[in-house]
Amino acid sequence: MSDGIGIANLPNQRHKIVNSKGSYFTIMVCGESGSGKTTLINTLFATEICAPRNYRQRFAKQMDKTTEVEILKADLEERGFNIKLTVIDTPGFGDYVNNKDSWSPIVDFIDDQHESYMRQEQQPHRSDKQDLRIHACLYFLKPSGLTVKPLDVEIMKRLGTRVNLIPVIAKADTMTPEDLANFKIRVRAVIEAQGIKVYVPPIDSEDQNAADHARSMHSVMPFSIIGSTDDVTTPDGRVVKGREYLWGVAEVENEDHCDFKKLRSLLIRTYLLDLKTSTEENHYEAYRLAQMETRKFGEPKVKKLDNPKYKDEEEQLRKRFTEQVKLEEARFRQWEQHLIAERDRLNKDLENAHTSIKALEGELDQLAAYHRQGSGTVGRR
Ligand SMILES: Nc1nc2c(ncn2[C@@H]2O[C@H](COP(=O)(O)OP(=O)(O)OP(=O)(O)O)[C@@H](O)[C@H]2O)c(=O)[nH]1
Ligand SMILES: [Mg+2]
Repeated sequence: MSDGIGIANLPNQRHKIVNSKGSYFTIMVCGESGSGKTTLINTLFATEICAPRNYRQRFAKQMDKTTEVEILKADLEERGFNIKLTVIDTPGFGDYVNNKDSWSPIVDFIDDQHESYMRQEQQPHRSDKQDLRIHACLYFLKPSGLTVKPLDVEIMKRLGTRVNLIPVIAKADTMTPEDLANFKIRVRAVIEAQGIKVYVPPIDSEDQNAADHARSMHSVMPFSIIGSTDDVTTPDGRVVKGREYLWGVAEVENEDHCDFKKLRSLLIRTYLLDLKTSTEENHYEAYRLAQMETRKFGEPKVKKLDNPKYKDEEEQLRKRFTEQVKLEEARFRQWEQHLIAERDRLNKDLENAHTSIKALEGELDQLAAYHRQGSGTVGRR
């Protein structure tokens, strides 16, 4: 609501076109189990003015571990502009590599939405299409590690070529500001080095304000977030959504604490239209083209697992994937061990330094005492 360049500020004509179509918008969340996906969805709804009134009853029990894909819907209103928001919550991946149950249902779900839309487009009556194509996929990175886990890298690679991928750093309140800043730098480096395709707001060359806004988004990416639907009171008496600690309150909507506000603004305000357009023009088009090349018009999609040739291929792929992840995990562990050893060594050095300082201080005290004694004797004489 506070951003000057929301949907409602689009040039009038464009606004009308968008409005008359109504705006469906679909967000998906995925990532490791327990990373805070469901909590963030709840937070998103709870902090929106037009959150469904029966929100608590509807969503309260979903705070348990999510075990299957769940589709939540809400109508939002942004300055007279209606958004029919769909949020797709997915079960988290386990801590160990179990490919079949982790990334593949999510990737399949995304492909299936493209497939279903494409099939509807091929029908004679195409006006009332069901459209659940994902416009933005939030990928949750746990803040626990020193860097991005190999499994996350592999999954993000696959997602980035299919949807607008937006990595987020979850539970920002569990890190110190310095650690968070360093983690952000590392995540950016990994994204760059691994060639992961992520969504970046475009820089508008004709509109200085919009370009500055896009740059400010770039500068904080990947967004750090804090999820909570609890109302807590800050030391200065404000009631906010946040998490209470002995040291104070981590506030969801405080930009000094995390980037939740920026992320929300990107999703349902400033870049909603761009996310939709790029889904249509890049991701859906890529899917459509790839399918057109491999099958005839109207022909159903070959179910990979029904076809022995693909089954073998898929098994091979799974094996390769697992091996690759294991290899990377091993390298990662080694690297982590190395860092821990290095840290221990430095701590030891520090300890030694402390001991020598203590010894030197002791000597100094002795000298001082000796000196005092000496001068005392002289004085008495
Ligand atoms: N400190 C902190 N804890 C959080 C945050 N978000 C969620 N949690 C906690 O993390 C735990 C898991 O949260 P969920 O939202 O259920 O995680 P999930 O990703 O949906 O988990 P699965 O459904 O199992 O994949 C809960 O105890 C939450 O209260 C956060 O921003 N900060
Ligand atoms: Mg969940």
